[in-house]
Amino acid sequence: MPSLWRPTAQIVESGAYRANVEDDTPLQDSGSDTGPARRPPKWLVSAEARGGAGCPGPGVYAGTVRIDIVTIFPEFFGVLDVSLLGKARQSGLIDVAVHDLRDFTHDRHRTVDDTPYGGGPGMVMRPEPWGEALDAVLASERMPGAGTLASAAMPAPSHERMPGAGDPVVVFPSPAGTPFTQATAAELAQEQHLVFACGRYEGIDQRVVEYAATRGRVREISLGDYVLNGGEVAAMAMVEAITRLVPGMIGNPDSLDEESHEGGLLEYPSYTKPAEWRGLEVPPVLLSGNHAAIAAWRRDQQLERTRRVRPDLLPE
Ligand code: 6GU
Repeated sequence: MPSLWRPTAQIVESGAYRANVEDDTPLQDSGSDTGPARRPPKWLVSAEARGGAGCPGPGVYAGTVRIDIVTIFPEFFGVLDVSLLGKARQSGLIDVAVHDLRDFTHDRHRTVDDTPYGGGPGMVMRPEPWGEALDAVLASERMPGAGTLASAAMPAPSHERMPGAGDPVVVFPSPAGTPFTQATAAELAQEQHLVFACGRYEGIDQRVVEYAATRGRVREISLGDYVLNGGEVAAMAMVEAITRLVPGMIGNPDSLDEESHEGGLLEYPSYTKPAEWRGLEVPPVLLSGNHAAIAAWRRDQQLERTRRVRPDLLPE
């Protein structure tokens, strides 16, 4: 089978990094006026050939899922190599690029924030670099197999037209967003193009969100009820939760159905050999070979565990 791996690093006018694990040479330099040319970390690209049990049904997007991440800390996303690349590297299922917001500034100091209008603590991210960064990632479509950006591949969206199904989804990770759940992950796993706009926690000028809504479908999403310093760690968690649900991404699609939160209950406990370890025994039913009894026991464990630690997940 021919390798689906794309042989050349690519990216963009922004100087963002293009995933390519086999070619570790620096990408086209960002042209930034400060600092040495960076060696791109081995960001991502991915996955297994689609097909078999993982084949999507009708109406489900089945091409490469494109993910762009805009951040002032591109280095954070190096862990995606570890969490995603193992499975992802064999084909072109998922295509992730990380872009440095500072590459879209034009001043000497590459300034991305300023003091808030109306006063108050902290700094707010300025709209101009965000506007340019979003324009760059939204106006361009990476062509499969191409070594260059093909901005002609997609017509420029009209401002008359409201974004709808099939348009990019722009995610703003924010503690003020709607909660991210397994259902959110499953929804976003059906999309063709996701953009994560990672702001620092004091926030991005709200006009950026308004502007993004004219170019894509905006989602402000929170990881949970606690505050992180910025959207990066949240985006990473979301990307991992989403990409593992992309059809074809996981070795055994059946394992997706049984895990925690699919079906609204927590997972049952698991055991492997040896049957006795340090005086602790595996529940005998699991050794019985009685599949009906095993299924009943597991269901029971799920209910008990859910009742004990997450009663909020159970119906009234
Ligand atoms: Cl998405 N962002 C930040 N800054 N803090 C959070 C969060 C997101 N979700 C929970 N806390």
